Amino acid sequence: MTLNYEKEGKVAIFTLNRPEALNAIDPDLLGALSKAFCDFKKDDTLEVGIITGAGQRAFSIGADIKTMLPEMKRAQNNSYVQPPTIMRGLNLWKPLIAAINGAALGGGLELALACDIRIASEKAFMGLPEVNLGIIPGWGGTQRLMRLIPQAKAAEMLLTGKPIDAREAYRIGLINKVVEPDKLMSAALDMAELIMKPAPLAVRAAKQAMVQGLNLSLESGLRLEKSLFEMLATSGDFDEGCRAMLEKRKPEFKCR
Ligand code: DAK
Repeated sequence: MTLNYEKEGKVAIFTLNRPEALNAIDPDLLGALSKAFCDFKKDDTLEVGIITGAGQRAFSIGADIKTMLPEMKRAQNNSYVQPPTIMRGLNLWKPLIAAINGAALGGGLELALACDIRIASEKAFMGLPEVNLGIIPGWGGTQRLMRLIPQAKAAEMLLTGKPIDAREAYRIGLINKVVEPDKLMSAALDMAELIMKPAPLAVRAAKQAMVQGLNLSLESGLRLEKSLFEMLATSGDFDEGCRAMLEKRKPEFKCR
């Protein structure tokens, strides 16, 4: 299987599993990712997802140059339609964490950029080298990187295609944390635990507000925030959150 999709309690773990190909994304893996994201979206028992790569060397080195890129070329004649993923075509408001265990290049970095939190091993490095192949990123890299880090740094990465190491990625705000390689998954799971403490409906609404709001004018963003707030204000979890706070106990959220 090119993707291992596992459920551990409320956490879904997506492991790109082509270590012999440095977890390059081929059509099969892209399809498996799409299916798994759709399952994660609709499975009410799951709250947070962690995406990582099998093996020591790579998170993912991007679209497989031997198989995926030729398909994309054929797509110009409409013979291949990409399945929806978090990079393009699938809105997913449950939080996602990228646990970057090694190289994250091209589509591999774009997959991580479509997550909300990025934690990297000290050995990781990342970049968008597509210009070296005569193309530009096609899974949102040009758009998400410019919105995430200082524009001068994004421009440098996009125009030169040169990768940066984990320390530099942390320094410029591309990733949240750098950890020793053998602490990566536990750091990602710790982060998932922290995200699972607050009310899940509120966490999802916060993600929706921040992601959709980025593309809106301030006025429209404030309208979006208001409508999401109003939806939460009528939830039982809001009552429970306030009661628990006043009664000095842990809240029991029911996602209602
Ligand atoms: N796909 C397939 N094989 C790859 C590959 C890739 N992306 N990158 C490297 N390889 C292969 C190499 O050919 C080599 O194969 P063998 O010779 O062993 O058969 C093997 O992986 C190991 O590579 P190296 O010999 O170069 O090993 P090193 O350790 O020296 O370097 C490296 C590993 C990963 C740092 C280096 O190979 C590298 O920089 N590779 C380039 C990675 C890259 O360019 N990634 C971007 C791919 S393009 C779109 C959506 C998405 C995209 C485009 C459009 N639309 C919706 C339109 C996305 C595009 C991309 O991601």
